[in-house]
Amino acid sequence: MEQEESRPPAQDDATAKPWQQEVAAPLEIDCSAGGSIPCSQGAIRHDWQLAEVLELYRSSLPDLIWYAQQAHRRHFPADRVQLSTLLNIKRGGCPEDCGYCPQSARHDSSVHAEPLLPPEEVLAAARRAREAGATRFCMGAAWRELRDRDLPRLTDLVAEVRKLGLETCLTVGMLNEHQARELARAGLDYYNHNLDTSESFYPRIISTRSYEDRLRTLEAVRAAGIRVCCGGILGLGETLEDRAELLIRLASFDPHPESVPVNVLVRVAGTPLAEHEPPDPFDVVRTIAVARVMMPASVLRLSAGRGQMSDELQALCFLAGANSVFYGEELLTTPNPDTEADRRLFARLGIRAENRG
Ligand code: SAM
Ligand code: DTB
Ligand code: SF4
Repeated sequence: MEQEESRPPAQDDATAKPWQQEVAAPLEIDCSAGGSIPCSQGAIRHDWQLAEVLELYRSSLPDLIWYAQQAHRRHFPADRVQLSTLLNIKRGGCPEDCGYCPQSARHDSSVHAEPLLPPEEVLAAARRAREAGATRFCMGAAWRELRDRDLPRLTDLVAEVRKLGLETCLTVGMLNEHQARELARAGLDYYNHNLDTSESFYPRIISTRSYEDRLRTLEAVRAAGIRVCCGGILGLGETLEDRAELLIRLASFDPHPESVPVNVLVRVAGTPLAEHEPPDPFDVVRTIAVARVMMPASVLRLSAGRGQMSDELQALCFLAGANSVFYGEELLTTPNPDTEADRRLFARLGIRAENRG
């Protein structure tokens, strides 16, 4: 993405233009358990309470975006986006019953089971992702859990993708501690395993594995020293409280997940949630802003659902603190905006893609 070096917004800089000077927050809401730490300062906390998160959610949109902007700029340049490319390395035929997922063998979608892709195909896709400008390559498999017999193929893939100079991410279902350690040894940078929604709403969406199972996998990933990518989905029929509870749970992890994907349900024919009412787009923006305030130093990914969003809505999400996207024409089984459209959008917004470090 060739673009002119743009001047980052000045903060304490004496040469700053008047409109670049930092001004005091017009409103500081009390968002700490015992004291008044302004949310707007980007403090890292693990003890968020439901009442204060709901208060944040219900702030006026301009105030909420202001809090999120301050938190964002304390930890990141506000004009950068991290690009991750997804590849479905094992499509369909999954035994789980996740109500949103077209890859479940229990739903009547048009996705059919296929075997694990050969390594040459995966590496060719990784090279294409690198050429297109992605910095991370995320490989997903429609498995309930990783079986030990598949582990060597995955460790080989991780090692080979890493040699290309890309960060690696896997999302292949539940892991045990041994598997997590082996993946870490192979050089896995991130493991994606979403909580999806609040603990109380979760059983309405998935019955074949528990919230507790997910937490155990996340613990194994963290214990192995792999960075955690963990987020959720909006539009499953959850309430505002469910969204707040999900964010509270994510922010309770110490450290916070390094990467937090915010997915908007992609409604796929044949899945139980196909006819669901989509969420109010402003609630998507609000959720991103609240997540940014609560996990100010985490990379927040505007994930599934961008294909159904206008450029203007995506821009609002970036203003609210999103600083990563899935980049490439396909998510796992559904379309994503094409890379050319994304490059045009970033250029129009003056946002630059993060470079490989
Ligand atoms: N099978 C593995 C698992 O579930 O852990 C890995 C792949 S799974 C498809 C990864 C995540 O994709 C899910 O946890 C869910 O958050 C998200 N996802 C799946 N289908 C989706 C859809 N239709 N819309 C939005 N997000 C979806
Ligand atoms: C995540 O949070 N979202 C991605 C990734 N992690 C694996 C998956 C989105 C899937 C959208 C539906 C599909 O393409 O099948
Ligand atoms: Fe299987 Fe993952 Fe889809 Fe659930 S989300 S059905 S575990 S592929």
